Amino acid sequence: MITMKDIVLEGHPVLTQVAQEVQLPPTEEDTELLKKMLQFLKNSQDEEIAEKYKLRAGVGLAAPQLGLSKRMFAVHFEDLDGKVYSDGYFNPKIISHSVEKTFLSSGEGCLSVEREVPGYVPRYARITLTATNLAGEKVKLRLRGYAAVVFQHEFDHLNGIMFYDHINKEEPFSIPNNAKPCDVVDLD
Ligand code: 4LI
Ligand code: NI
Repeated sequence: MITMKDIVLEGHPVLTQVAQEVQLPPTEEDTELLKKMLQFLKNSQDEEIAEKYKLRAGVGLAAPQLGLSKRMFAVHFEDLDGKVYSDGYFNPKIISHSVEKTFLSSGEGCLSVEREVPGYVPRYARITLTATNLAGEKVKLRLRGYAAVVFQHEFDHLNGIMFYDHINKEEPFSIPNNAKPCDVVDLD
């Protein structure tokens, strides 16, 4: 099982590197790894398991965060419409995005970052992403709001980009051009 000791922290070079494409169809080994990553996210959101293994809650995890240069990530969350995103993706591509931007009004956190980095992280408000999912199917997802933010955060990890790279250094809380805040599902 994946625990916090498997997660590499900022400063690790793999977090700044462009990750390698994975072989398609995915190998059994890559599929097993991605399943374990998804299970980590589920565990991290389970109060009892998280407490027992001291897991920090996350809704997304990318392979570079395990020190692996592979273009794959897992997500596990529900958006405001009650739509559940719980899957793993190989070689995702953002094939189009809106001009409009969005951001989480509470800022972003990352399992590889053990400090609070204050500020708005501008993201595209809507994206269309293609990938191969855990079931091995080619999928095309149209995402907006919180879902778009989470997928862009994880996608960035595959390109060596951290959320704070997007924060305006002079004015961390200046509203990005063209941006409206997006709402997040209330967790309790
Ligand atoms: C407990 C059980 C407040 C502060 C609100 C917690 C189950 C921040 C938000 C969770 C913030 C769950 C999250 C992300 C933010 C903040 C990620 C809590 C886990 C909220 C997920 C990838 C950015 C994603 C909304 C500095 C580890 N996650 N909160 N950002 N939640 N969570 N990100 N922002 N301010 N990070 O962090 O998984 S996209 Cl589900
Ligand atoms: Ni992250």
